[in-house]
Amino acid sequence: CDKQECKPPRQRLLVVANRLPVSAVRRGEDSWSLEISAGGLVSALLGVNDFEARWIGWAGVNVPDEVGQKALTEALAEKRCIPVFLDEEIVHQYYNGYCNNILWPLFHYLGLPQEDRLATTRSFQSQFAAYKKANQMFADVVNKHYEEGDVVWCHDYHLMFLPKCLKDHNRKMKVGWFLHTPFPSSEIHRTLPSRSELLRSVLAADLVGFHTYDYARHFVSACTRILGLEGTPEGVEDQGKLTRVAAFPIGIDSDRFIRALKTSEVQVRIEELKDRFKGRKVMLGVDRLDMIKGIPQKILAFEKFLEENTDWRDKVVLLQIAVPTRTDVPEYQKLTSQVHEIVGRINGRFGTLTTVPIHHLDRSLDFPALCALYAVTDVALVTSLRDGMNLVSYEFVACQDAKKGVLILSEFAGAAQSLGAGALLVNPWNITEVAKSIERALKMGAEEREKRHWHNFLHVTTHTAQEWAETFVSELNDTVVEAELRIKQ
Ligand code: ADQ
Repeated sequence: CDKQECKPPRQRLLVVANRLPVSAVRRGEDSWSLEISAGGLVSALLGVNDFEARWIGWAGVNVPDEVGQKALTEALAEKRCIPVFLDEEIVHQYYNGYCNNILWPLFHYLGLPQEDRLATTRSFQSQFAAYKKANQMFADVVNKHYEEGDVVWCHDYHLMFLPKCLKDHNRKMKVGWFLHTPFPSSEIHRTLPSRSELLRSVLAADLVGFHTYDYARHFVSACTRILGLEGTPEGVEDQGKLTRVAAFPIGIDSDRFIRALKTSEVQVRIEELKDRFKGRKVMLGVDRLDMIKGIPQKILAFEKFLEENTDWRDKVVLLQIAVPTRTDVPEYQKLTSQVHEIVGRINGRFGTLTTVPIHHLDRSLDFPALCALYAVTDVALVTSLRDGMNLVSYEFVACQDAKKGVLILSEFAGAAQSLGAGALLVNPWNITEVAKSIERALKMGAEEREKRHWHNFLHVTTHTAQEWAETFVSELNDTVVEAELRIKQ
């Protein structure tokens, strides 16, 4: 029967992430305007038709008054979003403090903040208390909206305490947790004062997912070494309770990029860019302006390439697009100035009256502009010092049907495990090696480029975001069924 009424109701999926996929701007006492921000997770879940997804998260704004909260809740309901209201103090301690100052750098092997290490250590306890409190606030909202049979999918390092909060309230809830960053070696995780409590909280979930097999292995070995639990091929076992641990590499909605390339809007921009950079090879970097993305290292490697390849100086241009993030944090302000300083120096050194070797933009690009840039690029440079996966590398490949350009990719990005055979892998810390790879990429013949491109294109178009989300949720459903069978036996 194909009729709508014959179809079983779709399973409800509660997606819990720190930020809702919308930007909210207050227009009046009780009116809000909302704009959906199209991140990877949003497009992944838009394409999943088997589930009826609802989002639970923070709207990114402080709404202290009840009238404003009520109006925002109603506006968000139309977008299937449910807000968690966090006050400024909690945001400061939980989000800026524990999440972004402690967990983010630690999980990317950057350690705890260097300059105010003592201050961080002193405020650690209060930040961790705020982290737990914030996670409990997310749990309270989930509990309020949960209906029996729902699947609850918790996302990222902001919500490591959430699985425990949810299971403490309702053992039967199906809870999955997925980490978008790397999970570091157990030697790194060991340094975290709250190391055991965080691991135990995550283990309360039924299914724990990572981008790569390596991150999953690091997590299991942290549980073994720090908690003394048994790691099995399936996951981690604690007193007969198994938490499944596995790798679920994320992908992109590749069709969205491929379709966009055919639109006249993108085609017009492609022609403009081709015209603008006629006679020069285009190299591209697209990153959030974050320490983990290795932007200064990338630009220094490009400088080294220009130093050693004088004949290329007027034949190549590097376009570096960097979206500023966390602009209120001194370390990030320092990074911005550092990048500007290096770019200025190199442009002064190698530029002419009419051209510069590096165009650096501190801003976000709209989707058609981004697609056009990817399409005209000859060599993409993704040189993250660490990166959970890195979707920019996937997006570049999806837009390269015509050019078959080369991807230079950091071996410390999760994407190296999936796109490694097609990309030129580099150690981003080794500037000489990256400079040599730039030379190799620019000189690479059409046959080799085509072979490498097809390898990656096949991967990117078959391992999509939709497939990632469907696989995780169906594995979570299966895990719970298997656990129930084990208990009955
Ligand atoms: P991010 O660190 O944000 O994500 P990434 O995976 O590269 O990193 O995704 C960035 C997204 O932002 C891409 O979709 C890209 O197109 C977009 N973007 C970046 N710069 C832009 C610009 N200047 N203008 C417009 N758009 C821009 C985290 C982890 C990653 C992991 C993802 C998904 O750090 O490792 O791959 O989550 O799990």
